[in-house]
Amino acid sequence: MTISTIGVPMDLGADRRGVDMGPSAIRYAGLASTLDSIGRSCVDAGDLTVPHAEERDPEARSIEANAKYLDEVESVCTRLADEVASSIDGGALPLVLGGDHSIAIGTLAGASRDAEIGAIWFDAHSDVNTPETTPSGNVHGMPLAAALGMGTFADTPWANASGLREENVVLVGLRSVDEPERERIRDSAITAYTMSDIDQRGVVDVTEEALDIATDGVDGIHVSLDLDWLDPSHAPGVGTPVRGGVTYREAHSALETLADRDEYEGILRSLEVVEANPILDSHNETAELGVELAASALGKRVL
Ligand code: 5AB
Ligand code: MN
Ligand code: MN
Ligand code: MN
Repeated sequence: MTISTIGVPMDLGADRRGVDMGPSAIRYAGLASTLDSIGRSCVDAGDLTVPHAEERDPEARSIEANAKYLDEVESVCTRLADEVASSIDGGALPLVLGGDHSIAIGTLAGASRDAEIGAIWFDAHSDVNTPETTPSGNVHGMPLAAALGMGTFADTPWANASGLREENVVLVGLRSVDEPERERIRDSAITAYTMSDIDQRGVVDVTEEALDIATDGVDGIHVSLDLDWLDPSHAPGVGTPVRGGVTYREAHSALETLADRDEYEGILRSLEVVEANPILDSHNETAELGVELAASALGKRVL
């Protein structure tokens, strides 16, 4: 299956400049040649246009305290959803490059158009805040809640992923969850694995179970890889690092487990690599890691 790369140079959801350069850094790290070397044909659909914070007319628009730049996020995610859906319609596998994690709203909406999907969320954070609960106002802490129509996102149909049910959503690698997010996860049908689960059971066992849950009764799954899932010693170039993340090998093992399942069952519908911030990175190593991990997810084999 051809891979269709879609760059989304978005930083408005993170309130921090630099993550908008992620798609460029990931391409610079050799994405196309790496996918080519593992025998996956790849077309680059280029970058979506994302407005810059400076373009905002400060008189005309106030910055919404509880969901900053939500209008811009809507505009970008609506276009991204169309792009993702049409790439799937055309028989390709969309690989979305962020940008901050708010773009997952668009990816999930596009991947779930006319299909039932599951989602695996590899992340230090649970990203289920809403404008009512957010401590920061940053939309990159809300994409999963938005996709599932939680809280006031029930009133923003553009943000809802029609074919995604909580029962098929799995979070993997949590270590930073806000108190209202804990309650929301407990009250939902979402499955969540913390770093302690990975410590105790091993990342392969946890990933296998995550795959069982995400794929149950659906047409395919979206895999969202927030690079802050990894320990900051391996992925320093992220805006919200949290110590105690997965190691380099654990990350690869999880994505190799996904690739093995995909090889036999054809489950992967879309993939996303987000939150790489070249300004905070050291010699582009986080973007390079993103490329390597995408290759593992897409079937790279040593032998
Ligand atoms: B990321 C925090 N929960 O809502 C919030 O990197 C952090 O996409 C969100 O996982 C981190 O601001 C969002 C404190
Ligand atoms: Mn920019
Ligand atoms: Mn995160
Ligand atoms: Mn995230």
